Amino acid sequence: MSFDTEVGDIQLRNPLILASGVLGTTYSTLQRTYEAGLGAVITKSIGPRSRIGNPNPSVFALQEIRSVINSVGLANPGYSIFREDIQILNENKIPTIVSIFGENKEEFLEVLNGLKDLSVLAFELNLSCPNTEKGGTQIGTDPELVKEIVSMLRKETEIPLWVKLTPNVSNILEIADAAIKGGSDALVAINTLKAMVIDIQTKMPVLGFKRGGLSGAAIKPIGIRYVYDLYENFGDKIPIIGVGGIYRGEDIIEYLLAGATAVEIGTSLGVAYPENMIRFFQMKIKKYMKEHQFNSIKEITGGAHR
Ligand code: RRO
Repeated sequence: MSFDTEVGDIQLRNPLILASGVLGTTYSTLQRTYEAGLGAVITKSIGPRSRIGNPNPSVFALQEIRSVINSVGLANPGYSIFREDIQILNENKIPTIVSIFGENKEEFLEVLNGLKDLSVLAFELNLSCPNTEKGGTQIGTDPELVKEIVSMLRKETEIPLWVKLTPNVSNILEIADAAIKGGSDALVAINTLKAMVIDIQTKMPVLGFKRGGLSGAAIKPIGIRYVYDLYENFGDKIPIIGVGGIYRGEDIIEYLLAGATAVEIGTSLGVAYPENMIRFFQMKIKKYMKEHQFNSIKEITGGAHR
């Protein structure tokens, strides 16, 4: 039995990847989660310049539904500073995927060109942040713009490009199709859902930015539905990476059956010891594979469509 995973041409030791945004702002937390047993790690989204992000509180835990709402607002040091962290990850041979964002085509190009000489397994294009006044979600909801940005970046590098999709659209298939036509090497579904929480005592939204993006267990059935739909329409053309609400090994199996080649895990690794969580994930996957006589991860992918 093997956990070996291929996402297009990329080989991973297993299908578990740290999702962007959680534990991904410094090399030390990225290295720690990889060493805890993941197949690869994805950085926090990196843009052209440093940003302090939105006012606090920018993250709020919703324990009763094992979920989190955030309005971080793309806080990051900018690519020229973050290069140093990627270099340390390179020296330590950590398979690293860099999430990048820009408010327009030119900014995406600047960030990609500023990092493409490094040893990067793939760039994940974050076209889907819910927490900005402009850019972010706007890009990911416009199929023409998605195709234009992906095809422009495609010409600049041989490094695989993964497009992270927003669930905050009426037709995700249209956006996915545009990403494929632009030359994307994988689709990642989903980013957080637009959401809000109000404190009934203060009578005010709990987040400093008022509105935010929901992640965690509450969004898992939504992620599963999107991965299922994407696999049904594009599964023969492009690998799909499932993300949203993974708290247990069973959730990983569910994403694989829906059509995912690999999965990204964020919120749950940010609220518990990643070492313990990852060990449990691996134990559960192994047990399931044994019980259902699967020898490889690939054999599980898309099983719910047969
Ligand atoms: O930084 C954020 O506020 C953020 C980003 Br870039 C994203 O892609 N998704 C999200 O929920 N928050």
